[in-house]
Amino acid sequence: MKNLLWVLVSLAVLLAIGSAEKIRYDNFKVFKIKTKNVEQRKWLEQLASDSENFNLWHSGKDEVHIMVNPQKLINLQNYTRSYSLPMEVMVSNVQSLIDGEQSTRSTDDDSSFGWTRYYPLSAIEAFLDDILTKYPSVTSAIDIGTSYEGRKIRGIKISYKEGNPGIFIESNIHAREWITSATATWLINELLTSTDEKVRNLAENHDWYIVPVLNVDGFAYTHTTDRMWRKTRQPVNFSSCIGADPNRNYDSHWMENNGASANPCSETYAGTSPFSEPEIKALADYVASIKDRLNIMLAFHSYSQVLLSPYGWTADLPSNFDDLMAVAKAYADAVESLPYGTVYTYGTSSGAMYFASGATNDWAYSEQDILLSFTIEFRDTGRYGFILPPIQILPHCEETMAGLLAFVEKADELGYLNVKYTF
Ligand code: 0X9
Ligand code: ZN
Ligand code: ZN
Repeated sequence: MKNLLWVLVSLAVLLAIGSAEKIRYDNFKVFKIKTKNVEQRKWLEQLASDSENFNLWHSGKDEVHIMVNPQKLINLQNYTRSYSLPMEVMVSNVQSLIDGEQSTRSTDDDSSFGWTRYYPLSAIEAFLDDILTKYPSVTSAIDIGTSYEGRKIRGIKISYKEGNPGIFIESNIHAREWITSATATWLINELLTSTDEKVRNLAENHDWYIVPVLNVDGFAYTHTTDRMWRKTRQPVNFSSCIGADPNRNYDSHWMENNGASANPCSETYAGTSPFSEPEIKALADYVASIKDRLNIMLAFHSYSQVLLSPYGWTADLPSNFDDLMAVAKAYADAVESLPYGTVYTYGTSSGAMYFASGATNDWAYSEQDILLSFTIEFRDTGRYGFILPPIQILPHCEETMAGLLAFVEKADELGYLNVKYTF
């Protein structure tokens, strides 16, 4: 009898732990709100720092996408009504999108890797190991460093010969942007296995440095606990809020021009100092060590379908603005010519999106002289946002390849692929 009671108690405890495990978003909605000025946008961003009830999905030039706890909907409505800001439902139940995203998982297990579902970090690491054993003569492992929670940050170099111009891809710096690492792993596979002549040329005449998941702690957390997590997982002294926005943490005009937040509860919290986040320090050290080999830096993000060049910290235009726009246009045109008809726009980060300081592309451009540096915001424009359905992974990847082929071709034409180092 005593035994049975003990079993029941342990069961109840286990159930309690189990249900506390994953944050649920039942009936949480995402609204698209048209804003008229920066003040209104700032106010909505301020509201979103109540991170238990609100979450900023996107804050663009003239619209904000904000996720709301159904119980706090009235707070949002009061504001939008008093300023008569048009507001429409973008996602009516975030949890059902999350459930839908997971539903494809039963078809295969974590060990057989592919691109019809999303995988946890362990599977991505196993994929990298598999690639490294299958293609030992052209691939090598990159050890970027260690995360706050002690995970390894891994990358892969693909090089078919000496003397190639280099392309660096940083991916999944924001934890919830799962389509970015799905795309990065697909790209690795494609560069090694495609028989398409154009892709072979892209693979064999360029050196590729690819980090599929940079924010490993945050990414693991999106799988175990909170699908909507964006930041790192390093605690902040004297705050109950955790993590910094890793894409505000690079040492380049850090915290200037309101391009980041000093509030630890904000989704754009810049951290206590430049490179306070070990993941960002590690990536920066690695990139700095090979900067003479790099001609192109791409940071994969989602969502919005836009290519963003420097600068994010100032409205000034970079000196090679015309060239940057020419390569971005080549990417966008190539994507649009595919039957999916996906439209990408382009511009500087500050011009086409918002002020953001301490981001990868600005740092790579200004501090490492990598003159073709972009943030690419992948699919979609808000229908599913970060929870892009698995069925879209492959079409999206195909688009990315078309975009990259055109981008690199234009870069070459404009003289950006000359090798900077002697060998
Ligand atoms: O805010 C960001 O970090 C990026 N957008 S996201 O929705 N994925 O968070 C845009 C960064 C643009 N780059 C610069 N501002 N330099
Ligand atoms: Zn400055
Ligand atoms: Zn992002």
